[in-house]
Amino acid sequence: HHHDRRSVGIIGAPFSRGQSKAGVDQGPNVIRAAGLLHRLEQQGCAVKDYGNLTFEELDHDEPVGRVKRVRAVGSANQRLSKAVQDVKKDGHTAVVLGGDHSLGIGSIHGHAMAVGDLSVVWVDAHADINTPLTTPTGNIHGQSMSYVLRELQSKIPVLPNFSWLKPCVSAKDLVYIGLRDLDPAEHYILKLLGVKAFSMSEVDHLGVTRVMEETCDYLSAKVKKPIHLSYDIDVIDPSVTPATGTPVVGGLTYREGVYITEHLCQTGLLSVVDMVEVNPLRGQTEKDVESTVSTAVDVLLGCFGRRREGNHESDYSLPEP
Ligand code: 5AB
Ligand code: MN
Ligand code: MN
Ligand code: MN
Repeated sequence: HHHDRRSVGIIGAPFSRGQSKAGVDQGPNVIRAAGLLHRLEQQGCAVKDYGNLTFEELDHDEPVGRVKRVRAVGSANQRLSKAVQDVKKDGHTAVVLGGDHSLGIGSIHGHAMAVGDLSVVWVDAHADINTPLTTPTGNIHGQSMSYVLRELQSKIPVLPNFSWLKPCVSAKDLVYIGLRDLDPAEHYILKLLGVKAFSMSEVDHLGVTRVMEETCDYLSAKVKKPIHLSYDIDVIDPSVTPATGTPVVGGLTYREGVYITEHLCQTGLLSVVDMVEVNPLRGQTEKDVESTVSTAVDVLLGCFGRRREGNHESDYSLPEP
């Protein structure tokens, strides 16, 4: 129960086939190397590292319609779904270290299989809701939400290695934060389904505080469901987190990016967290990579009780002279 130390189960998912740029599969290792586990333990978490998943190499993975590397993405996400289910059965809050954002498919599916209905908070410059028929690039990291949303199922063709996937999220249980680069079809889908979305314009207008209050009020209006946070590092401004595959100007500040997870942590409902699209090969300099990775770590620490005012353990007492 909630007096216990927060227990965190880490899954590394070094997967890059949902997009075309090299390096995003190094995300799990660079985030661990920046000290994530140690710092979670320092702030009072019990941490179990489940290690990195391995993914099969496929010889024949020709595009299906526009969609690239469907079979690899389908099979990798089936593995990830299983891994998330195992970590949830062990009673942890799961952290999935990507890897590209196509991993949202298996992570959300595994989460839903383990706990039933959930809320999804998708924090991203992009909506990642193209269907296989609207995608302008063929990359599945720009399609993840369309595969799991119940309301879009009639728009999704049968795809190889995806027969395991059951749509498991309702449009009313989804909130976007940080949007600023949508394709026309994606914008149409959000309006069609009435999806709650706080674009960067809303962040500017309301401020991040009200955005988070409204997000939580909206999601807990009826019943409080476990929260799935899918955090794409490209939501933060590229001046802070440049080492990512699809940077977009005009993003969140470091402080706004961290505030989002501090606020979600307070709900006590965070159940699975994805940290995706950190790509150390996309930084121009060592400093670019360092800034991106350390920001990703700070965002994750915010999910597990780190406060910028400082922290101490509940049984702390001052040393006697
Ligand atoms: B990310 C684009 N909308 O569909 C597409 O980084 C970009 O996971 C997707 O948010 C960006 O390919 C995917 C043009
Ligand atoms: Mn994304
Ligand atoms: Mn993105
Ligand atoms: Mn709230």
